[in-house]
Amino acid sequence: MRIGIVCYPTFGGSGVVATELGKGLAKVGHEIHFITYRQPTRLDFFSENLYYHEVDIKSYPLFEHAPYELALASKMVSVVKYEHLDLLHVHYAIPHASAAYMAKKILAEENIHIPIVTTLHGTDITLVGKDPSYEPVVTFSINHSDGVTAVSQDLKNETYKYFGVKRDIEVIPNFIDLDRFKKQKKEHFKLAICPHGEKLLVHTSNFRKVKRVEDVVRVFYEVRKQIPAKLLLVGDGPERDRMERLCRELGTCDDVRFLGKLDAVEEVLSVSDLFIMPSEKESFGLAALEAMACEVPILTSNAGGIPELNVNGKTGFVCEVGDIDDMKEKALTILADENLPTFKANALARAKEFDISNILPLYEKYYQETIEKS
Ligand code: GMT
Repeated sequence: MRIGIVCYPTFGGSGVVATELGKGLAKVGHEIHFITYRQPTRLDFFSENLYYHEVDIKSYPLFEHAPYELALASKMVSVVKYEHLDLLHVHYAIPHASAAYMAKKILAEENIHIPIVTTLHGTDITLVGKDPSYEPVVTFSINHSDGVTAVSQDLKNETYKYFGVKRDIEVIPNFIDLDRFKKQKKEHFKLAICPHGEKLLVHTSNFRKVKRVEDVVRVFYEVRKQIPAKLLLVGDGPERDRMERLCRELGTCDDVRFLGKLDAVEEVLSVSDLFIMPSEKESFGLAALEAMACEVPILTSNAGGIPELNVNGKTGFVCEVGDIDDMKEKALTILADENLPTFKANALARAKEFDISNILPLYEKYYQETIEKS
């Protein structure tokens, strides 16, 4: 198939999923055309089946905000037409699904038919999308896509709850490339961070409010009162400064390292003992899956689709959002020497269920069905 993939080219989960999906599809012989405003983060190499089309956003003194959606729709029109695409797959509804709808209508004027698949990723539904300033357009563009997928059952349920959506939504979970995400031998790194055999806790996110990074710091503070431990915070975002101040207030600066944005996050995960994801909302929790693939047990909140990934008591524990006390207790249970190896093994076994080789065929089948039906 010749498939156009539209996504955000940033560090965010939806962009990562879209890019990895495109790379996986290209590997099995499909021709993949990425359409974004910048080269996606994980697409910096040459492959015969991969193409990249940059959206050209013209600014003009009249525009306070350049109309990205129009530039994107125009780019989709030309790529579909000249690259003879069979299908457009847009990741994250806003504004990709409505731009795709516009492109589809423009192409129809020239008797070119292009089926659209929209994948809902999370905040496009649970946070931004349901806001009245976007809701009517999101509802319309979901209803007018030829196929719609959601990355968890919970996200599918949320979509029905908040939007006037009647159509079918297919749940296709996120996936992981176990060839890349696997435990690596980085013992020198572990020794440098934990010279006295301390347990290593880790959190990776975009440091937005919804991730509740404060809970990570507070859980760590409580855990460290009981056992020797260190904390690595990977990523950057609006909450970072406040978290640095909190660490100073709590007197944990010597045991907490802020690493900023990292490409090779698997190297850090490889030496970690516990991953913490206390999010307020989380449609799937791709970062937690990346940790599990590196044999790291996960301590999570019960938000959104996380319980569909984290098997409570096996791969880690699932706690109520904001329940610091419970999270501290569960962290200590996982980190106990007699328990840790079993939790690690269970985390890896669960991650294997989400290997790209299991999930990619679900997308291929869904594309085929969508093309046949549309
Ligand atoms: O978590 C974010 O803020 C980024 C966001 C995105 O769209 O890039 O992540 C969402 O999509 C990921 C990939 O499907 C999911 O793993 C995340 O759980 C989801 N985030 C939220 O629902 C908050």
